[in-house]
Amino acid sequence: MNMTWRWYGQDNDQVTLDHIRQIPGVMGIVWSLHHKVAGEVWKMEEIQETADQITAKGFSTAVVESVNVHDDIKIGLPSRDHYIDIYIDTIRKLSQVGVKVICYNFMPIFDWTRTELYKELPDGSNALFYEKAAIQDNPRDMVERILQGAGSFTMPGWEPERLARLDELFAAYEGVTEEKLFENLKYFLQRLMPVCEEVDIRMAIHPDDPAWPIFGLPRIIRSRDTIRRFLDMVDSPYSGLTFCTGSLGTNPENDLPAMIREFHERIYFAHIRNVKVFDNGDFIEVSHRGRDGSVDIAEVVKAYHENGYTGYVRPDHGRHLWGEEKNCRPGYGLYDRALGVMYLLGVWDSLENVRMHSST
Ligand code: DNO
Repeated sequence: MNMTWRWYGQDNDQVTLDHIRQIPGVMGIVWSLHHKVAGEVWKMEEIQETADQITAKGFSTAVVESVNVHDDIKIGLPSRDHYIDIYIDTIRKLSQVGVKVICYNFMPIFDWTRTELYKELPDGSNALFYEKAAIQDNPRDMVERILQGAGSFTMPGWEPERLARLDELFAAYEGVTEEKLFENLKYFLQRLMPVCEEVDIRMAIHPDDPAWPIFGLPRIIRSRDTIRRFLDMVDSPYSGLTFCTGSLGTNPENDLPAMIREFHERIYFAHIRNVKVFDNGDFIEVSHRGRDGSVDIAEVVKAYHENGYTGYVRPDHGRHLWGEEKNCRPGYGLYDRALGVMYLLGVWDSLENVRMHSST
């Protein structure tokens, strides 16, 4: 597996490339132009500038997370073609700086969702938390609550300028059923595929997080069956998955190792993290170590190893440790993600040693 690290950019992240260089095994930076809103043009100079910063420190630029998809594409409005043209323009430009995989999502209005950003765990660290009962209430209350808790950082997809247009967005999604969302996703990918094949960039969809519909909006990448449907719908090697164990793991019915064994050929990017799911459906993010949460991360790594996975991997969210919550983007501190890298590589290396010794 090819270990990477998500970095928000020079002026946008408390973790620097020099910090990341000291974490053993990290080869690539997962990056984006984070100031861009969905549908905005990415200029070649801006792309080049960030790519140069990354390569100057010896990292690969192969994975971009995300180029966000404009809501008009998800809703299926006539203006979608204009936004798809802009998306294609970005894909072409990214291919010029060595990008091979684009992680994106097709979640209506919101990206990943939590009700508390710094919930204390029994050991005194804190982490992102989701209270299932609270999220069924008015989304506007939730928005207030989340923005108040986020300090100067916001979660992707929860940017204040988008949230200011919330009523308008909810009205626009009226009538967008699960079926319609699948159709709109198919339309989007069918337009992208010829370009992706030409420039050799793979699109890797991120599952819905949490893995069920929220606020009455459909969410379609959430289980074995919906993923199978998605892959069969546009059956090209250029359309595949960002397989996120933390997102899919919020639903205990998802058998993650079995899904990896089934889908591994179309998994281009693996987000690996753990969640502890409670009986009432609430969940909290915990350390990567398998036995701390509900996801058996060692089994997850084993499923990748068994299939000779060579794709990109990143430790996903971590807890905020050692006072970090005071200055870190929710879920994206340095320490717990660095511990995560070491756990994932530790499991991988020991499996690799066993394999090598058993074949000699
Ligand atoms: C959360 C991330 C997501 C992801 C997007 C991809 O931490 O995994 O925000 O980047 O859903 O578009």
